[in-house]
Amino acid sequence: MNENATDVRRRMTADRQRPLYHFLPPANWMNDPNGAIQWKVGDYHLFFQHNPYAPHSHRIHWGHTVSADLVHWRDLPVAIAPTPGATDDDGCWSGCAVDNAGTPTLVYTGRSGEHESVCLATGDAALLKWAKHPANPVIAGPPPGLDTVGFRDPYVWREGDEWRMTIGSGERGVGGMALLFRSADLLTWEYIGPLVRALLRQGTMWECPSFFRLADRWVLIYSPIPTGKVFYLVGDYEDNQFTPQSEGRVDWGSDFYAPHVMTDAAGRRIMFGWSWEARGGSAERAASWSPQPEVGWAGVQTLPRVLSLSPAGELLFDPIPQAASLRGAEHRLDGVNLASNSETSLPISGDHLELALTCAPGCGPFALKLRAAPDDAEYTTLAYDSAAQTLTLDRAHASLAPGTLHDAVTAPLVLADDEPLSLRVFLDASIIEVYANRRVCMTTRVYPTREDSIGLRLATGDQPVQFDQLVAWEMTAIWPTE
Ligand code: DQQ
Repeated sequence: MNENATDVRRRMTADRQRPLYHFLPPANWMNDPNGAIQWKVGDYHLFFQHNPYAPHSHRIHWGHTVSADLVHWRDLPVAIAPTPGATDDDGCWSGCAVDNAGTPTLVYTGRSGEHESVCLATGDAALLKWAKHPANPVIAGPPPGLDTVGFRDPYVWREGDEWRMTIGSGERGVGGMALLFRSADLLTWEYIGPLVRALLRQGTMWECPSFFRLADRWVLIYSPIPTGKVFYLVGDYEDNQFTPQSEGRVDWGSDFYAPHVMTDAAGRRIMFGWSWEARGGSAERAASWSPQPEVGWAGVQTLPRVLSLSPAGELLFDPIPQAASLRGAEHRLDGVNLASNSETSLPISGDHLELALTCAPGCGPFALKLRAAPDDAEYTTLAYDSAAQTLTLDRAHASLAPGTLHDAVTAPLVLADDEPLSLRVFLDASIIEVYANRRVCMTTRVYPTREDSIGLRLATGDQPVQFDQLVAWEMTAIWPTE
């Protein structure tokens, strides 16, 4: 029988860990978001690193999806696949999309063995049929004279009447860096020099740089090997040189990587990020981004995040406003007053929820238990520590399944004296995305085993805690549910 994408999606819902309101392909492997672009003030196109044949990473293609509102997605055919014998024969790795005077153009990494080059593909007016450019590779390899570790993930923008491109790389023995190139036509590229390099968090190689103006500053987002984490730098960009003045973490969770930023017609900077699987299950899969052969799919994109900048140069994150269109039944608990050293079950449960909590300035410590079983056999904790000024997402008890990960991650959350605590939590089966006061995001995966691990509880410490607002919405699925 020939299954269509909807049939496949329906079949995949047998796995209760599969998200229902986040983007993921019908089946098999997905990693980095690529080439996000709003085409001609219309639909949003998103591409992604994809193995369409199996739920593990191998001979990566560019998957393709389209959306009118950034939350409901329609499956499109694979855009590009490795060409045997070409410089992308082992994979079409990460890159971006640009509008080249009306021609949709993908700028991507060709991977052949260990060799990496820059390639182009152009699309038809409907962005459905893609042709590799006859001039490929347009950059055959790293600039001569540089001893590089990696040369991939081109990110292109317009500067005056030229194109500029940064590419993730590293200098052997020195550390990660981003390289800067210029071109008049996307075909002939001149290497200018390092955009920025050798910083505190350099790692050995920077994957997936996104470089863009935000208000009156410039921001570089990058994923340094081997950290498995994502950082940002904010600073000035002049005379082809980026001078960072502040830095931070893009996401503090354990399962967020290789984000990609686009600009839409309204000028919003919108970020997608890959949330890898953390199901573990055996020694060889104990690390993150495990394949999932048993269930036939792996990898989720976070909800799109809108970026802005605080006056102090901190990156601020807001969930895409259109996510509110996914809200179903609303449960509003006003004036929730909790005694010290108490634990209260909320009259709300579920595994596809959005939660919004606010607590007046001076809020004491508390823990929100998510995906909690009635007997506490499984739960994940989001804990605010007012003394330490931190937020911790702890999956020590998240799952009874053998091999799942039991770590905790902690982010600093320093509130001004007059600043309320404000949390938004998106819970969608195995993915949890947290936004705290717009400046701390945490993405983590959890895999509870029990059907009744859907409770929500609040526990206090040595002070009473009063929530000014506590609202939960049951989120509606964007995919078939049976
Ligand atoms: N994933 C891609 C690379 C990129 C890495 C390969 C980051 O282009 O550097 O799938 O996850």
